[in-house]
Amino acid sequence: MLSLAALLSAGCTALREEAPGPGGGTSSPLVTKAVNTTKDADPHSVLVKLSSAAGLEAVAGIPGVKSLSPIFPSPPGNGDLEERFGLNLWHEAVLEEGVALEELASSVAGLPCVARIEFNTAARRPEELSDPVPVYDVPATRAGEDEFKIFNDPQFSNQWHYINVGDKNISENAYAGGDISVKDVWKNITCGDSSIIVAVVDEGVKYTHPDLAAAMWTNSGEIPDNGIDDDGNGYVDDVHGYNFVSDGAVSWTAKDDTGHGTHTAGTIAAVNNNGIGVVGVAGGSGKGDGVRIMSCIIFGDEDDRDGVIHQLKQSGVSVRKPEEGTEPHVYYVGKFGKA
Ligand SMILES: [Ca+2]
Ligand SMILES: [Ca+2]
Ligand SMILES: [Ca+2]
Repeated sequence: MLSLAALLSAGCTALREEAPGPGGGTSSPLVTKAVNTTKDADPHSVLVKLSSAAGLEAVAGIPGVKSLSPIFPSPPGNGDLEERFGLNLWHEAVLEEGVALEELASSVAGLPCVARIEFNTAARRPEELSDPVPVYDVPATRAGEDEFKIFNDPQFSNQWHYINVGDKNISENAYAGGDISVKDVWKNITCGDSSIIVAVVDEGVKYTHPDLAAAMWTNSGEIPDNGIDDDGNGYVDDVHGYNFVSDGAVSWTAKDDTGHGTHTAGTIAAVNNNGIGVVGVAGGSGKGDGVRIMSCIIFGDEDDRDGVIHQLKQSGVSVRKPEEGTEPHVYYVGKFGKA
């Protein structure tokens, strides 16, 4: 068995991949394996997902790789969970001084034992990005009356970004289809799934909001507001999520909280068809079948993101921060396509 592992490792080092590209040609392994680009990425490190743990040695052998460390170190007793989500296969490769990031990433991606490459980008407020997300001058218009009948939420008619039929009575510039084309998904596929938990990694979510309360993920093992980690998962009073800035329960009243977490949660999972407020993309059909929201606060008073933590494994959500003394980052590792 050991010799087989050694053979696989050696083969991994020797072989380079060429992946089929569009039109029958080939495209570079980096193109096919990278889940993002170097934009706003840390130039000194890259995240690597192995196909199997046996590939670690081959990655370490790539010239320019200074060190490799697991992104999600496994506390005792959590090994099964790590493997279940494939978190044990993710490693952070730190580059030697002066090594070009993309060049090294290409070499690593060329190893057959490497399944995915993720450049080490951070979660930032939009205004902190080097190239802020553009806002296009697209007229807001309303959907037609018939379309409103999908859900009974009073503000649905104003959510033109869901369904836009180009009603010229609203705006001469209105055009049909200027929306996210979600109607057919709602009608033919799904309106949500209450077994799915979506982590809103942002400011706090107002979990008492009448259009969000029923959509919140709830930790049934935690007693709120008693200052005790009742379920022993390492987080005190984590009933609807956790405040990674101040280490405590979720709140939305911090002086720097702009309401963005609540807004985002509403877009994701405001309860649909409840006769209240708005509609969420995955807010269900009115039968309690919308996705659940977990509030993970990483922005707050004084933007002290040093408090951001690591892993919410009990739900399959993983968040981590780098070493002390470096700029606080939050990284996400999920399921990427055919991984
Ligand atoms: Ca707890
Ligand atoms: Ca508690
Ligand atoms: Ca609603």
